[in-house]
Amino acid sequence: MSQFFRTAERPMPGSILRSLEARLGIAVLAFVLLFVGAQTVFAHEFKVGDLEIGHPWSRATPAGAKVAGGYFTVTNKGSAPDRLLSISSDVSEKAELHEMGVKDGVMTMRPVAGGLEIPAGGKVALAPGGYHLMFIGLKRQPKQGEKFAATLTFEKAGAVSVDFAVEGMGGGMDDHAN
Ligand SMILES: [Cu+2]
Repeated sequence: MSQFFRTAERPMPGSILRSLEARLGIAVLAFVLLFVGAQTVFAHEFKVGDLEIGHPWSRATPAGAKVAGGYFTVTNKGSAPDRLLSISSDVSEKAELHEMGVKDGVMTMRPVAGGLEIPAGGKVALAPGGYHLMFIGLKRQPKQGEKFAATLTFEKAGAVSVDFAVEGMGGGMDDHAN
C-alpha cells in the first residue's frame, strides 16, 4: 500500500517517459491526420504519360439520385495534343463526357462527341457549369468523404485509374440533373 502512494506522489522517470511517449504519439497521429486530410484536398493527383490529372472529385448525391457529376483538371506537359476518349467506373452503369452551357438563357447539357481535346502544354478543367463527367445509372450512392475509382482513357497517354473524392452535396444550379 505505502509503495503505491509513494509512486503516485513522485512519478518515476519511466512513467514520465511513458507519458511523453503518449503525448508524442498523439502529436504524431495529429500530424499524420493533418497530412492525410491535406492530401485529400490538395495533393490528390495522378499521372499518365505526359498528362497530370488533378483532384478528381464528385458530389455526394441524395438518396435515389441516378446520376453524379465528375470533375478534375488535366494538364498536358507534352508537345502534342491528347484527347480524353472515354470513362468507366464501377459506381455507375456508364459514364459520359458532358458539356454544360447557357443557350438563349436556358441551361443546357449535351454529351461531347469525339472526346475532349487536351492541347499541348495546356490545361483543361472539368468543373461544375462546364465540361464534366456524368456517372449515369448509379449503382450506389457515393457518400461524402469516401472515394470511388474510375478509369480515364486518353487517345495517346492511354488508360489511367484515378480516385474520385466525394465532397459534400451542393445546392446550386451547377447540380444539374440531380
Ligand atoms: Cu451532365
